[in-house]
Amino acid sequence: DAQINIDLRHARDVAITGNTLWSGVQHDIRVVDSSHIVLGANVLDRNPQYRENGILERLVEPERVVMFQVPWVDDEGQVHVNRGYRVQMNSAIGPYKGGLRFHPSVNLSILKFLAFEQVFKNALTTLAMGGGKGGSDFDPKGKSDNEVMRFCQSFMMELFRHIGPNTDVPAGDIGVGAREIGYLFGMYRKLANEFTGILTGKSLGWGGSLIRPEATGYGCVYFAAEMLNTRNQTLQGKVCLVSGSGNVAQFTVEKLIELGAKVVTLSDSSGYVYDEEGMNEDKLAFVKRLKNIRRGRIKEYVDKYSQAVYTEADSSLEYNPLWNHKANAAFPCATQNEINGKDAQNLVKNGVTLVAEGSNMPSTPEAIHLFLDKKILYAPGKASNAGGVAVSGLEMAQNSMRLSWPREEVDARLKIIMKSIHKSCLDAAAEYGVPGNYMVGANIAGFLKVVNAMIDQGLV
Ligand code: NDP
Ligand code: 2IT
Repeated sequence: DAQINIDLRHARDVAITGNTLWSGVQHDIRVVDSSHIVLGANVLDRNPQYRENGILERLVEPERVVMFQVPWVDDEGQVHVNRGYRVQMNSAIGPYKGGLRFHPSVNLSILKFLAFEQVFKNALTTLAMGGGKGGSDFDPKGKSDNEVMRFCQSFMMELFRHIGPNTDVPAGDIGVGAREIGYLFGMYRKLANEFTGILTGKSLGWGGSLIRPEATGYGCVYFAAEMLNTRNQTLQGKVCLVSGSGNVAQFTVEKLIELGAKVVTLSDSSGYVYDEEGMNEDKLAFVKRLKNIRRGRIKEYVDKYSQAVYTEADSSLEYNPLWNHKANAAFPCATQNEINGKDAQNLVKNGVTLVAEGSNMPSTPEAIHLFLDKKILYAPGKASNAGGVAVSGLEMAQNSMRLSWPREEVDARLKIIMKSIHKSCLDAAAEYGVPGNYMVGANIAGFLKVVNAMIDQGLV
């Protein structure tokens, strides 16, 4: 899939192409596209020191990449080998920070684009965190708890020497949730002979923060509410399409229901459910048990709620039918490139006026162009899903103090951070001549914070 195969290895050629900047390199489709808009001439022209200091060349090259073998034994005694990675992208404003993804599609290109996005996202949070991303092509689906534990232990046996509470602090992402973080932490603690806040997303009894599981989804909805507020609207009564059914999707739905919106879809990689009645707390509790405890498929939703309709995923279609229902708002919360140009047309045609990205880079460049063209309230993931890593930053702060804040306090801080990100996006967009454009605003605001720190700190 050309869209997914983002390869920053070619980045050095790109950055030196002068005025066209990061465009023109086939492999960098997504990163190039968003960055081309970020660095659209005026940011660089207004700040000649960025070119003089080789900022672009330095930004696109990871500071360090670790790749390693992860051998493990399944329950039948058979040996498997997966590949593990950690991309340590940029540490100018704090320790590397970002999730670990376990999914068969994981490769270095995907992790580089995720790490690149993470640098700017983390800068937007107002907290002191650099950017990184890691993971493995291991597929946790269908594996027993013991198999997952052995894999996590083997993964940490190598990763532990590259991370540390002031060096690099990983967390979860696709395929890495509370169970995996527990096994990873246990192995780290044993190897390092230290109990430190080396990972975030820990369980509450041993250093986790309240609201961290909820944070990405809640934050995404807070951001959407802020955007609607600029048009004197609220989420009350809005019909919402949500994709995915994992961590981000579940808590996006939870907050949407709480704010009076009507959520009509959820999905996994096998297909999606459409529930015209809308979801409520009971239905969501069923989905959480299904996904987090029984680890079943979303299809089972219609066994329990027979008025809902299940549609199997069909890769021969040019569009995803999930995005083709009458609705007011869309919250992609599964994975990258899940809304293409055709999907965007369908969304607009069906009445959607707000798209808030819970997943990382779900909208393709064609989709984004259409949203901007149609004046849709469009929030790029690096702004709207930053609540997760923001509360990870708060978990680190609590670990350092050896204290834990109550739920209300963390939630209040999350709200303040999402409001502040919203304002930073709008301020930067206005300052650089594209008022109301959250994508450009997020890119510029994150970029400026990181590159100014790099210049202050010299060529290192
Ligand atoms: P989970 O593993 O909890 O859930 C992922 C969901 O997306 C599952 O429903 C999964 O279905 C579906 N999915 C994953 N890959 C694909 C695919 N290739 N095609 C179709 N469906 C897919 O992950 P999260 O909820 O944590 O992450 C979802 C998105 O949010 C990712 O883009 C992640 O990077 C982003 N994100 C996560 C944050 C966090 O704090 N967890 C923070 C910020 C962003 P199935 O089970 O069938 O694979
Ligand atoms: O994409 C992301 O921001 C995450 N997966 C969360 C990272 C983190 O360190 O909490």
